[in-house]
Amino acid sequence: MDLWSCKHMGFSGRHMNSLACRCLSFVFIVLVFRALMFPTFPNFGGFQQNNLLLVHSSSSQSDSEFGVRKDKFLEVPQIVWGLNNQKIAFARACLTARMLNRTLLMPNLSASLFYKEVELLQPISFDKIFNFERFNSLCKGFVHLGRFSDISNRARVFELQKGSGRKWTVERDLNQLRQIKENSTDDFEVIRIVGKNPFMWHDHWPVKDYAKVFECLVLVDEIAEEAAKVVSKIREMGSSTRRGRDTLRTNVDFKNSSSQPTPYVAVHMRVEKDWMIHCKKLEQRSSINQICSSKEEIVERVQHIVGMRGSTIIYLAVADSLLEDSSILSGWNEGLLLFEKKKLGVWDIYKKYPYLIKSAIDYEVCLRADVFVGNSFSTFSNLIVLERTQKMIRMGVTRSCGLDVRWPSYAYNILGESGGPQRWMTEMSDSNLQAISYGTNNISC
Ligand SMILES: *[C@@H]1O[C@H](CO)[C@@H](O)[C@H](O)[C@H]1NC(C)=O
Ligand SMILES: *[C@@H]1O[C@H](CO)[C@@H](O)[C@H](O)[C@H]1NC(C)=O
Ligand SMILES: *[C@@H]1O[C@H](CO)[C@@H](O)[C@H](O)[C@H]1NC(C)=O
Ligand SMILES: CC(=O)N[C@H]1CO[C@H](CO)[C@@H](O)[C@@H]1O
Repeated sequence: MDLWSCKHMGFSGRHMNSLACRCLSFVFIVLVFRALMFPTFPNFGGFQQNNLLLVHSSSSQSDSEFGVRKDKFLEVPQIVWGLNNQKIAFARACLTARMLNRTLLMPNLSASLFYKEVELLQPISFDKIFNFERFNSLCKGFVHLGRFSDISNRARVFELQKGSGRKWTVERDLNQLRQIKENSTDDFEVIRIVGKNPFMWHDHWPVKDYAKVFECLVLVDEIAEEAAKVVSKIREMGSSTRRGRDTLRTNVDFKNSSSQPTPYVAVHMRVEKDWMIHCKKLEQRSSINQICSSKEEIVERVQHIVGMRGSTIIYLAVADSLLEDSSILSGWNEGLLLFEKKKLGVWDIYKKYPYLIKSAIDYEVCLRADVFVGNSFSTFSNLIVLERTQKMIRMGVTRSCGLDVRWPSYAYNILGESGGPQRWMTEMSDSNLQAISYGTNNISC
């Protein structure tokens, strides 16, 4: 088997059976991520400068080869639903624009979670949440975002109607995009896609392409600072409450904890009514009985994470509706230090903001946790694990399902070893996002 087919197999995912292949693919993925990483740090000092220049010159070469046209645009409908559905929708719009070799016109996101009542959608500009310039610089050569003011002639718009329903298959959708590319739609400065939300568009792209787009999504400073405040509050509460108690002992490498920030575990606890109704339906429809976890099951499994004892700090990321319900903090082992937004005293930070920003802050808090435990059927949990997996890959972690790695993640809805939750990492070589992002109990550990 030659090198090329080996790589190819690695990325198309399904039948990787040779160890050598696996290694090669891994090396390749690491290289891709390293290449992606470099533009992240424009201000390297000292001897690293040379290294950076090298990488820059080679990446600017590939820019001209693969760069996206800046004078042709794609417009998509307003992006709706939960934060992470919106991120997926946005990535899908970006990748569609990339396929058509066009700049994506910066779309509106939705600040509220209502999606049936259109008048309650509360459009919010993408750049109120994510840093527009950072996005374009991090994603340079891959995808590009433009502003409506970049368009020279608004009259030249080609409207493209996306199909929907069961007859609108993945193949038809892909054919439509190919035709658009081949037909002389290039005469049109703008292609406007009309119809359903990008989240519902068919998924034609590999996980690593989505991951690239997600990596370019950096919160605007204001929101990032709020998230940093919450994280430092968690660590601060933990270290002051913990003083004088047992030192923390977990399976995670918390060595020298006195010199490092106080570690915490974040649990994305989905037990609110809407979710329970949704997940029960999902269980019936898919005949998988591992989707819903009761609060008791979550508590039980989280406490089983090998070695977790003493005064571990646990941050519960829960829906606002559960903040009034004091029972979510009860039933845990003595000694565990449990917090949610209210008990932590950070509700004032959150409550200033609409749904989307609240959720973005919580996402960041979970992302930075030393240990994350979520539900493998939740897009929120899934994108967090995807980013944590990338973070591990960048750090050169190879056996990330082992017990002794930094940034471990778990799925509490799946029973793992010794009564605990299953270790969880994202299969970065999957050929589409659907396989990993929603509706799966296959979590590759
Ligand atoms: C996009 O178009 C530009 C200009 O025509 C071309 O140089 C570039 O290779 C194209 N990119 C892709 C990904 O096709
Ligand atoms: C985004 O929302 C604003 C209202 O907040 C609206 O004026 C604007 O036209 C919308 N832009 C797009 C591209 O839909
Ligand atoms: C592309 O052109 C062909 C032939 O002119 C036409 O039948 C088809 O509908 C066009 N496709 C799209 C997506 O406009
Ligand atoms: C950086 C740092 O604080 N390192 C400490 C880690 O723990 C050892 C043993 O307790 C100390 O000697 C180091 O100074």
